[in-house]
Amino acid sequence: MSFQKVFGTSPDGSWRAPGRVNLIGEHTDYNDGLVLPIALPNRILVSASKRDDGRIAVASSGHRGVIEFAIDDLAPGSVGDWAAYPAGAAWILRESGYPICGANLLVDSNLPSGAGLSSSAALLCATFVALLGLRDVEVDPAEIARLAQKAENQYVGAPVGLMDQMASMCCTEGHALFFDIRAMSIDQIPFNPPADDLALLVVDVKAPHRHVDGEYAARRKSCEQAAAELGVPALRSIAFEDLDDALTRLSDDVVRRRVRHVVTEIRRVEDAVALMRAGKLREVGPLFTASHASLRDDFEITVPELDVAVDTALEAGALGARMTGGGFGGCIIALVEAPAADAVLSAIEKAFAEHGFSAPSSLAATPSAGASRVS
Ligand code: GAF
Repeated sequence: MSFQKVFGTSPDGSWRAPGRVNLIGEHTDYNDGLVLPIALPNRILVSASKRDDGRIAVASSGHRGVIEFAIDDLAPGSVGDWAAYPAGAAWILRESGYPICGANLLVDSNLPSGAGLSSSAALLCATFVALLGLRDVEVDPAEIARLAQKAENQYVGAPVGLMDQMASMCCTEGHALFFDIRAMSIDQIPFNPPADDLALLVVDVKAPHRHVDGEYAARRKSCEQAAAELGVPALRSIAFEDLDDALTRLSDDVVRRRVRHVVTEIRRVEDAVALMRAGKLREVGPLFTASHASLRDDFEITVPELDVAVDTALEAGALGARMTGGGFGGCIIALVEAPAADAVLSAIEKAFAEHGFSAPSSLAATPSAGASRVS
């Protein structure tokens, strides 16, 4: 789709923001916990030109038509469907007092949507850097991530945490982003599986997302209620060593399991980072597998396709495997010896055919850089 054809003018620039896969630390971000995502090479690209009428027009290579709105008229929910994300970005920038101008925006993506690779956060972040870039305004990437989370929470109405936006803005090439949400601190952890003759596989299990929004919100609510019952601001405040005691103070068995997932998962992130820092990447595999079991049995957010993919990867020799992202579909990651990568992928394809599931697809998971201007 050509910018010139859609808007009758040339773009003033193009900005990109990547999707992510989370290595470990799932459903911990809204509990003030720890996460460890990498950015993918796959990205959303927003090309933009200035307008002087205070209006924003958005078009996308993946959708028909041009959607247009006035910046001054924006209010939560006023623009729907996929354009809610660019509209939400413009709304929160206006509300937060950033100088933005009218714009034509053309969105192009090579990031699969609905695959749990954070295409929503990437679309928001790419729009932020484009709208700010058009005005030559420099904003700290972590601040943009926070604005993107607010736009998703308050404009789109999705109660997501801060991991995906931080990954899209703050990841660096060749590293995983160790992000401590309570401290709001980040540390770049070198992550280069091929250097150890390993490979990180990302497999989209192509499962239809089932009740994903409602279930995500329900998990978040259980965690917040448990924290209130335990008298702490967030589940992060429950130390791993105090978990058993905390569990005896909770009356509901389901809530107890949710808490056990969060507290043990935060410990697994700490353990994974320690192993990666010590150069023992192979030993991170079992932590992936333990994370998956916790998400399946305690947090109950896996689906048969995710479980079959993980079990098959392990049977085919993976060092560890887990679902990644919000759950109820999406992708798994598997850490494998590099020479075994093809055999593991073939085993998953075969198992999916036997189960009558849709054919899965795989992606290159090279740890890539966060959002930036491209031209
Ligand atoms: C989704 C959310 F957007 C993130 O904030 C995070 O909670 C994740 O699910 C689960 O770890 O991607």
